Amino acid sequence: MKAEDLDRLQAEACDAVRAGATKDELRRIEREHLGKGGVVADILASIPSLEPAERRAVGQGANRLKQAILAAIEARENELDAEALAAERKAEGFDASLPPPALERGALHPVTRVTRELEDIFTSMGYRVLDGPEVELDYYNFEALNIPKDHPAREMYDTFWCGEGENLLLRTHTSPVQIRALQKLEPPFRAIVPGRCFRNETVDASHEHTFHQMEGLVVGEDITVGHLIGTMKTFLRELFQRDLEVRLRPGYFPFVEPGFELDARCPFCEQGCSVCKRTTWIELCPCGMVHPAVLRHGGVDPERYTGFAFGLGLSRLVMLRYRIDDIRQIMAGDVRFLEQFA
Ligand code: FA5
Repeated sequence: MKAEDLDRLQAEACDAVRAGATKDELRRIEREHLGKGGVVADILASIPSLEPAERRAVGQGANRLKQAILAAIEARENELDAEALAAERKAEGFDASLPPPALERGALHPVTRVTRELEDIFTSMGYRVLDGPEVELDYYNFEALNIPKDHPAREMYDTFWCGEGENLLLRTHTSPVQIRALQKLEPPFRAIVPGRCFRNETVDASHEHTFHQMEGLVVGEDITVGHLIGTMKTFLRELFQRDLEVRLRPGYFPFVEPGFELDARCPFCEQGCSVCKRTTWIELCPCGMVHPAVLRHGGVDPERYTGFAFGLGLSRLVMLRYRIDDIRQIMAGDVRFLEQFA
């Protein structure tokens, strides 16, 4: 390989590049010259068989050839881009004065929206917002809530257990934070705990394996069921901007005594509609007076203090608020669904 040969190769390759009409053609020329088994690779492979005096010059020449081809390809690519843009501009319908397409805006997730709304309502009533671990100990999720091992109430909660020994689990409700709050805070206090819960149940339009709840806990001297009812009525008035009648039905949860299911009048109708299944009542949340054993587990003297607690199904409230008829849409992450909340 002589210096003239290299110059000739370079001139030919660069001419071919300059004549290239498409980017695909440029890629082909690049492959043929610079790819595995290409022209430059062949020259480099021939170096060991050359006279020692020639080796350096041919090596440098091959490198120059490579750089020249790369530069020619880049230049031609820029030309092709400019030509394509010019053609587009010339094409009918192009109007440089049109505004650009609108920027896409994100939006808060409906669960975040309702959570913030509830946090606003409850903090205005003197509540603090607490958080707790989603991977919980059996002790907090069950034992300390008066649900010892082998208690039939465990069957109410289809549990995702984590690892060996059945000691760690994904919390099935936000109630374990009741115990953590009792251990940490000095009564009197009021707290809410919005958060994710998990249940190993069959998923359908109203049951998810991952859903949101919001726990409420109020502890103080002389707290009564009257405070619980008053709080729920105030909360409903703020949420739906009108007074709604409530009623209590008996409900069983080992960590409250007495325990209730609290219903509210349907905020959407007078005579019955599809939301309230023609009953004019909607099930709002289970609740009750904190069981003395729970207060004791939290280190609080049940002789001195009483309290109430409630467990709002936050996901169901989101469905009610936005008339979502299938809970599976809430966590599915489908952009077409989420865009509606922008
Ligand atoms: C509880 O989880 C109790 N911890 C509530 C409680 C708190 C009672 C404080 C007393 C005192 P329950 O399993 O019923 O209770 O769930 C409460 C709410 O969470 C239900 O009313 C429902 O709205 C919601 N919920 C329960 N399971 C699911 C699920 N798989 N998908 C969506 N929402 C659910």
